[in-house]
Amino acid sequence: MTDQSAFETNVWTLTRFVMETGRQAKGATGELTQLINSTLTAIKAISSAVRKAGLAHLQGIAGHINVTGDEVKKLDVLSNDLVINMLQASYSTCVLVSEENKEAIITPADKRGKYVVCFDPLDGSSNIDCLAPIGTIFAIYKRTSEGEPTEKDALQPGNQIVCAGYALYGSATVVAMSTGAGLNFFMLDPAIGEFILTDRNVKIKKKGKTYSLNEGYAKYFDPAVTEYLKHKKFPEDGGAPYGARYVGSMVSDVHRTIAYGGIFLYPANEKSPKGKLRLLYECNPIAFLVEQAGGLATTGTQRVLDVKPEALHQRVPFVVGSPDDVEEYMSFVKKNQK
Ligand code: AMP
Ligand code: P6P
Repeated sequence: MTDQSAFETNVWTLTRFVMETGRQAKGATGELTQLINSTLTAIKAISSAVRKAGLAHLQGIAGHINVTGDEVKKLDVLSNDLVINMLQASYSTCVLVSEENKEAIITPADKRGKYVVCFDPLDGSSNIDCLAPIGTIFAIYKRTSEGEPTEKDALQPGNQIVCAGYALYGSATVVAMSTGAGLNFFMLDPAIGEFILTDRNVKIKKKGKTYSLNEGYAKYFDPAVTEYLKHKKFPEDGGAPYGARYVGSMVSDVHRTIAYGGIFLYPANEKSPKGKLRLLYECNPIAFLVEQAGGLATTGTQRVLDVKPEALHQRVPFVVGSPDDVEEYMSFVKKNQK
């Protein structure tokens, strides 16, 4: 006999949370609520697939290369199809932009709504076969143009985001999400297939003790990055050196940075003059969430959310985290400006 007394009978699921915030939004028709809950359905299905991947032989190369030159694995393909199908079935979208699709996906006319969604269906997929944490990232915008939707509807700065979130498929599956009124964490309870509210209005520490970047590119770093790292390792002010953590899966590195404080960097370098991370479906949603937690997100020269996108798969240098840490990094950038 299971212990029913332990069963929470008034649980705050993410579905319930979104319906509640939707009711509080003056004049809301429910379209955004529908869209968010459809996104969650895709995330639950991806979580299940990620956990079964080894048994279901979903791992391994799907045999082709995606638009940005990464090897595509079967889970990538499955995750992308899940997100596209669930979002279009919500009757809330008009344009979708996916890391896996070179062109924007225009929703069939009979299923169209007012939202644009930019997403990375499975970020960090090079880590699938070694079972390191991977994630899904999304950003939702309201369409601003009239007439036939086009890819231009997706070229909005991140400061126009209506809702953004990520799912982290780690030791548990967690969703971090915000509609602009603070950042909340929800943990998937596989027993009931629902995301349960665990942390409300999450705030990042003012300053952390960890830096996170791929030091394998040290040969190619700009002088500002090299000097900043030297300061973190050999502090001249008598402070303790920072620890180093790097998973190589941005959602995992960012979630740790929000949870513990510190700084995550994917700066430009000689090999990647614009950095590697994509503005529309990696940097903007993460920047929005980190700012909701009281952190900062910069390209090194400007606030990420103020960058005016010019192309769907545009890359930007990306540094996010605790405000004091990001500001300290920026002081090294300023010192090295020509
Ligand atoms: P809708 O009519 O459902 O598309 O919502 C119109 C606007 O109300 C959205 O663009 C949001 O700014 C806000 N809104 C609607 N639903 C929600 C929700 N569940 N949580 C937070 N804000 C919402
Ligand atoms: P590198 C994963 O492929 C990804 O897009 C991000 O999740 C991650 O932060 C980055 O690339 C890792 O790149 O060059 O360090 O392997």
